[in-house]
Amino acid sequence: MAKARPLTYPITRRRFFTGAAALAGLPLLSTPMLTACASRSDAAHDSMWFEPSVRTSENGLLRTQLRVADGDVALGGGRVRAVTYEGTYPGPTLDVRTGDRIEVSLINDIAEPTNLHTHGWHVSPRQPSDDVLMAVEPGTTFDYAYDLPPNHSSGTYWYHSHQHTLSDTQVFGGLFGALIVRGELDDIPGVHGRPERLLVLSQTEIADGEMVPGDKSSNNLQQTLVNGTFQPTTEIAPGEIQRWRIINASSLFLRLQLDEHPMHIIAIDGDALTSVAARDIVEIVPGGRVDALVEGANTGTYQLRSLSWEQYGPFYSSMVPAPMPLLNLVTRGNLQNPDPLPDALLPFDDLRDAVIDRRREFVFEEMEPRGTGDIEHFMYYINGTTFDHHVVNETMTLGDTEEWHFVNRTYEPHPVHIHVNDFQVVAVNGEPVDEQHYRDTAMLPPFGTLTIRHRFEDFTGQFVMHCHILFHEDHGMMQLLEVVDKQ
Ligand SMILES: [Cu+2]
Repeated sequence: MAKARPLTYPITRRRFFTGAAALAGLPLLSTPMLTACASRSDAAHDSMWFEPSVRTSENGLLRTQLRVADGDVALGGGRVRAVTYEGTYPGPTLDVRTGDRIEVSLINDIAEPTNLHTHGWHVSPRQPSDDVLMAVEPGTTFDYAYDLPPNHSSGTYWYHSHQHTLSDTQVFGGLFGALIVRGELDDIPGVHGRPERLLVLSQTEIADGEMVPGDKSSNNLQQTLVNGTFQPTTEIAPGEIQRWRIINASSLFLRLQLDEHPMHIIAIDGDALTSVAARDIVEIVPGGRVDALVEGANTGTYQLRSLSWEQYGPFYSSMVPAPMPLLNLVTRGNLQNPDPLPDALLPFDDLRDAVIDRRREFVFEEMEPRGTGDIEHFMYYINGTTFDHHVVNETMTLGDTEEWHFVNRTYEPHPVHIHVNDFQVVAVNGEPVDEQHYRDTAMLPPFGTLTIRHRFEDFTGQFVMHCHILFHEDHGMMQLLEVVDKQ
């Protein structure tokens, strides 16, 4: 039985109520209130470090299955009923190399359709590859097959359900897992052979021993989990350098800080940087990933923390998590003298120098149909339309380079995600940005703009661009794109 919602916490994970309150001059939810909520928990504190089981390719092939089923899973320190892949939250990690073939039988043993998306992979959007327009019906199995190009970027990716109108509840409920692609970046001295930690970050709300469904859960009643565990503890030796693969599998914007340890970023969204970037605070948009090298400091216990967005102003009180510690890092053992951190990483084709074949504009809006006042009827638009899988919104030509300009007419941030081809952010709010890497998801700021450049390479076919707040995507904020051969 679901626990009654306290009336003092009106913000749901899908409304921009806080922003509306701010505009109306009403008091905002304060940080102390958020902190108080964050400490409220039905889950026991975990202490053991847990990572999902790993399935590794051999001789260029990974053949595996992902069974979608309902059952009791370990989550947040207890056992909770959830729909997951292969009975674990997150699902098993698929660990492959560039050039590999990956064959996945998706077995649907639940009562609603589902499907599979390989988030960030540059692979064909056609069946049986990364086609998110198809549904795998209840009681059926679909055999997906992905051919990763030999020159695919190597880094951290993830897989999850992309079943339109059900994505939010299915992913929030547990249908996600990590994808690791090994290749050129892994061979660089200073990166090669580092011990690894996987951190799949997700949000959950447990009430009376049950997981609250995604469409009923409130941001500020949720906990941020690391690999399905609450505040686990992991270890490092002083001077040891580990590679942390961090995945934001939630629909919330994360700001992360590790006490007294700068994060030495080597890749964002699986795309290598040209050189290591040391950061005290790492922001990861919903769906985004960061690969970072972490060097153990002096003996002691440190925490990785999820920080508030309060300093960015009232429009960042929506779609952000309650601030809280995410994990404990215990530094102990003998001082190690590892190889130095790498300096240069991989070269990068800067699209700011490219000839632009075409420019397009996309306007993000939210509207509540007049008079209904009902969140279930709240719709999310791109260029005045909601998603229709029968209508191709934009057609691009294979090999072209385009500049896309996104305009946000809402008072909450939206993470823009584009399938198949990664992009370079060239401006935010009209100001040039010097990002020396590609990404597959980027923040479109509240009432702001985002300008990107991308090239449509290798694959023709239909795929999507959408907001990676999955409730927004399910309620229309997605477009169907098609890449066609040059005439
Ligand atoms: Cu959105």
